[in-house]
Amino acid sequence: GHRDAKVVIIGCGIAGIAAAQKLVKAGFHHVRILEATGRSGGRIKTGRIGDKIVEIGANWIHGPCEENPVFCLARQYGLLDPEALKPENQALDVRGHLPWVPRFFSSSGRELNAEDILPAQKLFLELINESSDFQSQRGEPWPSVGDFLRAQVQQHAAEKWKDVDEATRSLRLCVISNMLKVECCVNGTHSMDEVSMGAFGLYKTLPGLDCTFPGGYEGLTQNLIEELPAGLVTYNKPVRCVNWNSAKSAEPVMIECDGQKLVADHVIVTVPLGYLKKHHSTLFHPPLPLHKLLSVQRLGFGTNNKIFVEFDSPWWDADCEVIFFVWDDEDAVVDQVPDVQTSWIKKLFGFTVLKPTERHGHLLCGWISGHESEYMETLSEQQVTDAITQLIRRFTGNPIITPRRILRSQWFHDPWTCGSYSNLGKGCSEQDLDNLMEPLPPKGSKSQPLQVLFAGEATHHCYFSTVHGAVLTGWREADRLISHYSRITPSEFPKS
Ligand code: 6YU
Repeated sequence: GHRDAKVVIIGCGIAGIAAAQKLVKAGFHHVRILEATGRSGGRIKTGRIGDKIVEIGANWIHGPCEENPVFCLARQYGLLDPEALKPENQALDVRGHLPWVPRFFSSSGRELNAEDILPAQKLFLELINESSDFQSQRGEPWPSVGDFLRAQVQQHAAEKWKDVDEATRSLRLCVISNMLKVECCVNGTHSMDEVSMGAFGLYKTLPGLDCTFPGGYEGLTQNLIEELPAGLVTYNKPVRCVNWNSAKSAEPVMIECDGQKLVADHVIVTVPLGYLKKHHSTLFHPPLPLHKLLSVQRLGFGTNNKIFVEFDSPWWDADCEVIFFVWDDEDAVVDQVPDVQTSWIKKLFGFTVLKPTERHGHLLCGWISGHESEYMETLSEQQVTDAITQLIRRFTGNPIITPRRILRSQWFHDPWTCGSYSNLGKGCSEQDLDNLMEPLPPKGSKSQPLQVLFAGEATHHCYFSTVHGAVLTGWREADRLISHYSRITPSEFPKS
């Protein structure tokens, strides 16, 4: 029965680990994970700058509350600060937007007055919430979230800000461009013009004020791995091809690694959508059914990178939690730069301040998404350092600020990820997510069921792009197999 079923999981990120955990607990004896790299965790990746812990990948537990499996696991393993465990913290609902203390600097080298900017922030937040609540039953009147936001902002500016002086109105529009760039990072997209208006509301937030792992996010994956039987994960084992639908009724799947072939009854594929987009044609034999392939292509997978910048002493106030850099030539409501090579740095919206200082020192995290971010990855560390130094000097008007060192992520050029996380691109709908998670062979086929299953961040209906989403998809596919074996009659069990 299920004890004898051979299950191979491709990818040792959190989705693969979660699937293995559940299958092992349910009594499956032949579960293994094949991981391309020498480490587990995938996009959960804790690094160091000097002796300070930084997150190269996932940063927060989004919506830490009882319904969030990542929060529950982290609490169980004792990985959280007492603050994060307080019921008040779990009850706060900010719809994914963090109530941080901001500072604004402009490209003219002065700090901006918060009061001048407040109406722009308020308007943007209202419009983003409106986009999330938007339902697309009547077709899509707006091609993208970006198109909607731009039109609404310009209309609002013309009607409601017509008596505001020209300079202030222009400044507010520049602030909105900055907020669009923030939104690009949140959504992991090049531009909000590429994000579907009709599908934007599919993403759901959970209550709870986002928190971090004081000892690093990898504590989560480490703890989970330690509970698995020793040797369950094979590292440095990239899977090159999944041959499915062989005529054999037992072990109908054959997995090719470099110089090695393995057979299995079931394979759970958890590779990132970016990897799938690039390698689907060689990864599956026979190829993916057309409807699934089209959904792989339609769904978005974008880049969001971090640039950690360390200083000997802070140039920001002690209470400041986020620093925004507003370009005063961007009143056209834009989230893309005119020329990537010469002005990629304009895409960086600013910095979050790592807190508390006792733990992190004087450390900022810059955020940059899109093609500008992908280009940044190709530059040398010195080139990035120079660009960041010039930027900070220009915006603060302080010509002597000098970073001690930087550390950046390069997710687009990571060969096993090919970007950061998924989003719902223009023309996407819930159907694309259904198609992506649908097992092979597709429904209605007469061959052996559940040969290839799909988990991973991008396959979750409403928590795609997050760690908790990824965990839930791993559990979902494990449950699919568990309930399959609890339903079928003994004669249908794969023979071992
Ligand atoms: C979250 C956060 N966070 C920042 C950045 C990134 C991501 N996320 P994995 O890739 O982990 O595993 C696959 C494995 O497969 C991997 O080990 C590969 O090596 C392996 N593999 C590939 N090919 C293979 C082959 N051929 N053979 C064998 N093995 C192979 N999530 O909850 N909080 O703060 C962030 C952030 C820079 C890059 C994030 C965050 C996303 C998570 O990291 C990610 O979803 C999971 O780790 C994925 O796990 P997995 O197992 O699926 O894949 C309104 C609205 C909008 C919607 N979005 C709003 C939400 C905001 C999302 N925010 C993210 C923000 C940050 C900052």
